[in-house]
Amino acid sequence: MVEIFTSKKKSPDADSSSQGMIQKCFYKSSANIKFSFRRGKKKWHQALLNGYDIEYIVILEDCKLYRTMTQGLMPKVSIIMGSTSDLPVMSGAAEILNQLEIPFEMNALSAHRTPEEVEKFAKGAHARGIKVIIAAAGMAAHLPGVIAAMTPIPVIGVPIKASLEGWDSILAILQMPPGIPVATVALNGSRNSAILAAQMIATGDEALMAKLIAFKNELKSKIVEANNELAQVKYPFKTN
Ligand code: C2R
Repeated sequence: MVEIFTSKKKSPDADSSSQGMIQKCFYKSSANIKFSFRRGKKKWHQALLNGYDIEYIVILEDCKLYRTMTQGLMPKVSIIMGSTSDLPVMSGAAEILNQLEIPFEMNALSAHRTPEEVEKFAKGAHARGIKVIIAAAGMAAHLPGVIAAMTPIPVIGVPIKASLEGWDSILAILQMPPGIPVATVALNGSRNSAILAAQMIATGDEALMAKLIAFKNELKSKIVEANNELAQVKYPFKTN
């Protein structure tokens, strides 16, 4: 089922135009897609906190969240963020995992605001079959390190630029003491976090490795195209 959560300002009717788009998002899913509407940011925030059964959340420009509760697929990657204010950045990771068809879940948890929930999540992730955790946080970003302290699963940290130009979260996530590594990607580097997670899983999954090889080849062809374009740029002193 896909549930659509709207902001207070929008009427549920306004969202019916988005149904086609959502159908498209989930066209590969075997889910029985049925639409229902709920209003209010608080509700979906709560749903994120409580729901470990979320398969996809897709955020579109106008801040609607789409949540499918597809049965049967077990998440391999868990994306955790300190707040839903991190979601505009973290949707980049969701897009990559979706593109590579890796089942994932997304939840908001905070080592500061919901420490008990973080402990429950981190200690239970391995038994639930999660292979990699992507943890994103801004400001005093303790979340990835705290999760890493309580699980044998690799944790990839995404520093979010929320204050002090992001240096606070970069250093908090990067400078872990010996024994509790967090693989830290660039500031707001959510796409790379998902690619790295996929690469970790692919070491034991040949089909996924083949997808990643195709993905990397696509990057190569982008540069070939870019150079073709640059070849058309003419200056009297440009030699190529
Ligand atoms: P709000 O927008 O909710 O005030 O959060 C979040 O990741 C976010 O970037 C502001 C910022 O606080 C971060 N946050 C943490 C933690 N919990 C929330 N760094 C944590 O436990 O580390």
